Amino acid sequence: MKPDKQLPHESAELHVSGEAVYTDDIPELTGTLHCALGLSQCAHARIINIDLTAVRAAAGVVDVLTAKDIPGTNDCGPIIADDPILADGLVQCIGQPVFAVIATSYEAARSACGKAQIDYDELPAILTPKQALQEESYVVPPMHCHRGEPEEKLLSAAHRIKGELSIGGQEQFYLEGQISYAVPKEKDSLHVYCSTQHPTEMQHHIAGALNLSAHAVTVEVRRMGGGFGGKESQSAVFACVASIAAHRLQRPVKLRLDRDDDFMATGKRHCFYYQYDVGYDEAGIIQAAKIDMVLRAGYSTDLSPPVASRAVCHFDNAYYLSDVSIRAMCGKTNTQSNTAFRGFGGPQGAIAIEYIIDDIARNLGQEPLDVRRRNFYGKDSRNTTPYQQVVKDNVIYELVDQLEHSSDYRRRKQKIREFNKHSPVIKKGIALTPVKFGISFNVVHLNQAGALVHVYTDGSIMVNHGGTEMGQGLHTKVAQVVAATLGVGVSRVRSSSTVTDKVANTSATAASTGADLNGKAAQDAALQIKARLADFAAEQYGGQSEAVVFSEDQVLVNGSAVRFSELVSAAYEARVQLWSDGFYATPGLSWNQETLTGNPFYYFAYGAAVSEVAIDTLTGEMKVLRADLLHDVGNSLNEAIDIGQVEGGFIQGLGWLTFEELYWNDKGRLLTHAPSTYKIPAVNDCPVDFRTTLFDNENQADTIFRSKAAGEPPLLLSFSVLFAIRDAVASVADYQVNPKLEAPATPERILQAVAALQSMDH
Ligand code: MTE
Ligand code: LUZ
Ligand code: MOS
Repeated sequence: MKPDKQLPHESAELHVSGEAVYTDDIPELTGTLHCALGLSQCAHARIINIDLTAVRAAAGVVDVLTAKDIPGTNDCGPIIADDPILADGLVQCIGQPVFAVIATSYEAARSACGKAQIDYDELPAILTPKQALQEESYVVPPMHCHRGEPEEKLLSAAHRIKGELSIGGQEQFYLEGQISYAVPKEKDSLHVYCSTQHPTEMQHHIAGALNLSAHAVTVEVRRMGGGFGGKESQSAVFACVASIAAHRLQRPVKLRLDRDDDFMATGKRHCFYYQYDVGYDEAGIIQAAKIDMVLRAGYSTDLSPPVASRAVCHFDNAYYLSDVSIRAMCGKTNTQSNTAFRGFGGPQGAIAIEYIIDDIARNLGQEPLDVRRRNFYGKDSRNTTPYQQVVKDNVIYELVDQLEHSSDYRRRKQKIREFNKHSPVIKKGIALTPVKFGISFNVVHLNQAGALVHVYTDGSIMVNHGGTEMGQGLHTKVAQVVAATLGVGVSRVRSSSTVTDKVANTSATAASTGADLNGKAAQDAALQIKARLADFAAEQYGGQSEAVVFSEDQVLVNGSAVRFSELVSAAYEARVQLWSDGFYATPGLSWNQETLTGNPFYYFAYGAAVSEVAIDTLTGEMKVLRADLLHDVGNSLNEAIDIGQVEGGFIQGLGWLTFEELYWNDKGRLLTHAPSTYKIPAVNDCPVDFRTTLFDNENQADTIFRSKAAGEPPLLLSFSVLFAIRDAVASVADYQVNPKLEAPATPERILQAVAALQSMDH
């Protein structure tokens, strides 16, 4: 049977009715205490003294914790142990947790936090990536991916452009903030409800902080109200603090962050600073490219190294770069420790080459789409990436052709040119940008997953797997896989919470691999049960077990049709095992982190988008008038969900590139720390005319039902918005000059870009 491509999200009704249970909705046990965090008020300082007398004396306060109260390891870093749970003597950013207050109510805990007296001895702070570059302040050594002879080719190229570029970061702004609820259990164990993409890592950090074995800690997550990468590693500090408090007091403890504290304490998408030097010929074909990228890692390593290597592996985007040098530096700064965010460095890598190609096209006075096409990866030649993986599944030509026609790109561009001639204030712009995104964790061993499938004697089915649900529809897709494999309706299948005592040693639900990995693992489990049932059916009814068909809640065996539930209950009585585990490991992956070469990706997902915008050259305001998205999700497991992912990713990227602005003052204090000062996309910011189509394709790789990952790649479709704005701005100088337009292209930046062109003599 095939999955139902229009099936709604398994929790859709619960989401809209408000009945879906998030961590904070779990009924509180008697005696539950609440925790709040005291955050550093200095970007970089030694702590000379912490006086918590007034905090302890405040109404409702039960306990106060500092670093010395952590019985085990004071660390929750995902890769390198440089991430203290509570600062110990040294603070490295404004917002870093220093102490925790446990009180009878959240309000009491939070207001007591303000009564702390901390004496700091301030140290010099590094705040920006540029500053980190100047001072060579890095969390890990620079990475370098190199091929061919970029230096020589730069000298021999007909044209050459050098430049620098800054692209801003982004707050994940999951609607449900970070939260953990830790419940002490018997014999020194804990059950922790946590809003996390990575239950296993939470389990290990909690166990480490408490000197417990992993088996003493169970972490459970039914769903998150969004994660977007922000709960891949950074849920750990909250899980640890709640658990340490619960363990110490032997009472349930909830730690739910206020939105302001969430902004101040947690890392975001890395902002990037780039310096590039590129050579190209008369046709705009790139002959050589050199780029240095500095990302703002923040005060600790966190996931910055794999983010940086994904940026390196996406600088090529859809383009063949024969001679390249790509360097990435993880700048250590005294700001929040940046982390995963949808795309995981991929968007930041790819946007640089798009900016460069946009420059090249304008320099040559050529249509950017033509220049892009000429640089696309070839199908049989010019198809090896800078990191040595061969691109075997390239559909970018067909996909872009289809979109160019369906969006009527060239005719609309012509009309926009005409419009701009007669419109002195409002200027329109349009751009088409492609996407190629590598799928798999770029750390090979993480590409594994496990699942458990239980068939109960009434024929209902429970599936549990290592993936977490954050709204992306993973549980729906995995239930569909199990239903399709066993030939039953999806209403028979329920997905349970993700719990570390069911499937062990799981990877984060990340890198868009949730359905690829867990879908395959669940299918493996379901296939084993199916094989046992087929053997049993053949025994009972005769015929070959290979010939038994499972379809539409029936089992067709040797000419008879038996109800699935009937066969199952008979099989139980015959002592047939009706549950199974399943496992999957992505084949064929390799990666050398020293040389940055190998086959890090199982396959690539492709897409392209055309955006048309209007800007007001007097106010800098911008509106997306129309967006046409065409995206490759292979043979979709669920088109309804995948279209949601494509549209959601595009809108989230639009927010990143246009109005979501993170602003730190010269003391390193984040001033945009709540929706009052940080604007995320709202319904009004959606394109007036919004057209999303899934590209008709089947994954060449043997993925689950030949589908492709849909979570992160569509975010890159939003590049088209930035370049459409740049096109509109360029009209002010009759398209003769490359406007400097960095992201986020806020009204302020658009206005500055327009003003810069207006003041030029041309
Ligand atoms: N969609 C929703 N609704 N909420 C989320 O938090 N996270 C994104 C993407 N889509 C996210 C989302 C990110 S960062 C990733 S890596 C993938 O979903 C993870 O889920 P998947 O691997 O099952 O696609
Ligand atoms: N690699 C990756 C990773 O490509 N995506 C991720 O989310 C990730 N997380 C941890 C380590 N490597
Ligand atoms: Mo997604 S950034 O891989 O959680």
